[in-house]
Amino acid sequence: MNDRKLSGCSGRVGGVVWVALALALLSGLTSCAALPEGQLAYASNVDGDFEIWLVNLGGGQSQQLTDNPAADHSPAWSPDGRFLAFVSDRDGNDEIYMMTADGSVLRRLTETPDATESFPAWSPDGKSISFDSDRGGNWDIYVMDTAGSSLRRLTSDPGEDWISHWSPDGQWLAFESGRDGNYEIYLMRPDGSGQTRLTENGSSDGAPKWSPDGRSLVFFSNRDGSMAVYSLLADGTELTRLSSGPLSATFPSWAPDGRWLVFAGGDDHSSTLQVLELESGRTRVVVDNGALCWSPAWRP
Ligand SMILES: [Ca+2]
Ligand SMILES: [Ca+2]
Ligand SMILES: [Ca+2]
Repeated sequence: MNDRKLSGCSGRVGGVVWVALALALLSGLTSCAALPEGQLAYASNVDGDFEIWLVNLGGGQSQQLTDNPAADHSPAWSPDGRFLAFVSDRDGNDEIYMMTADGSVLRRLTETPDATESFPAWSPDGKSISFDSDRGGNWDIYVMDTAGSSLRRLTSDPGEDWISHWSPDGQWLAFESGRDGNYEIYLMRPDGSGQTRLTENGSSDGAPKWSPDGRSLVFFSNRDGSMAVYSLLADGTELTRLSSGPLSATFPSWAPDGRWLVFAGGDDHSSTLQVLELESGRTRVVVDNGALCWSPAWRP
């Protein structure tokens, strides 16, 4: 922990370091924030194709959970932190799978050779998994149980509906939809009723995630130019930009204590995982392997 703090914060006291520190503070870019505890699951193509990795923020090497030539990505934790749902094309095209947190005990939950599935999300009672599929002719959100049965379709709009996330009380799903001409954040009940739009602007807003207290959502948007992380209250008010800097910031995920976010920051060729302390607004790079790192999920 101390080594990571020192290396990440320009720990050697010297003229060059102080100049760098002053510049970082002036620019408002990445600066030194204390590192939170916890674990992140994420996808990275550092070994040539996407695998799912697990990193301990307290220190240590990332642990590789999948190892195959297919693309494995979009990990989502079960509420008890014991399981991960994720997406893989190891059997020919994208399907939803489930494994334990050490990468063993695999189960395939969908089987649609002619359709694509993406972005699983667990219900807070651990009994259901929502996901996206184009099996119905366009992108829609579906929900199934953890055995892959009891399938229900939640959206049927001709627009693209995807990337769902459950509110902590299980009463709502937030999701992203292009049904009104560009991507906006929407809410609906877990039975698909009550679909309402939360954002309205000419840019793309996507990948909403409820805060642990259920009061607000984070998402990413290019409304100010490059992709950045924003929050708003669950009634759609109090929009706040949280990330800064010129590089894109995408796929935010909350820490269980609600005090931190993790997001992927970078460009099309390489991206790091960064944690953001909400109280101070400071960010820290926690995973940088020179390749693409994305879809981080903080372990409950
Ligand atoms: Ca792989
Ligand atoms: Ca499929
Ligand atoms: Ca649709």
